[in-house]
Amino acid sequence: MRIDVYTIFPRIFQSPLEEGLLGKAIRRGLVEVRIHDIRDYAPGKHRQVDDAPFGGGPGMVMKPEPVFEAVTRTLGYRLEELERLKREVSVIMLTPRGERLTQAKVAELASRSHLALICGRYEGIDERVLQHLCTEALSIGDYVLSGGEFAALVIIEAVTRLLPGVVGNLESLREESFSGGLLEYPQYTRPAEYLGWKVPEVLLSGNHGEVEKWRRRMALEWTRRMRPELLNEGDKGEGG
Ligand code: 6GU
Repeated sequence: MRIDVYTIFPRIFQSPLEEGLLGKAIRRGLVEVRIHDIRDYAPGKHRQVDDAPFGGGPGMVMKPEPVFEAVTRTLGYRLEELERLKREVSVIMLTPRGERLTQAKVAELASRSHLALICGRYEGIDERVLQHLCTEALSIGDYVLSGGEFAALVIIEAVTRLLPGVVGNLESLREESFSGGLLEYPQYTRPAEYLGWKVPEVLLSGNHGEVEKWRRRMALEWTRRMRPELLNEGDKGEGG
């Protein structure tokens, strides 16, 4: 898979793409991530990427030209070939106005070969980018970020985990269990007692049947307490 990211804050992406499972996947060539500075495609001496909103109001709006230029030029298309670009690449706007990200959507994205993630700023990005350059818009939840950069990292991280060869079979089974609609059961490791707090007896018993029953019960209990809407069948985690 290839992922191109368009941002006015490229340095945000430096260490997150080097660390952990994601860094390893990139080094192994399982995913190729390229970060592009939108400002490099802004014209003029001042490299202006934003301007006041038409109609007035607070904040600044990202200008369309540098975004169209950045995406088409880095991906090797002309501005006259936007329809072909959109057939060949999923061009995704990160904005709180977008469709909310779920594990099902992450899995769908992981099946595509080429993503382009456009990090808008919260105040806004000229709507023509969404209308004519993007294939879809995504939000990572109902809260406000100043820009789409951290949302893009969330998507890269979640999608990369699902690519073949990135995580082992055991991990993928665990993910399926989340997609299947229950939260994870609690985990413990040594020491069996810490500051007087004991690990549940059943986990030390060696009785695998009882351990499985306990985990299932805890997953159900925790889900009922934290995310009761996940227990309603047919409401596959999209609720809220
Ligand atoms: Cl994708 N962008 C911004 N600016 N805020 C968000 C978001 C995205 N998703 C949730 N909040």
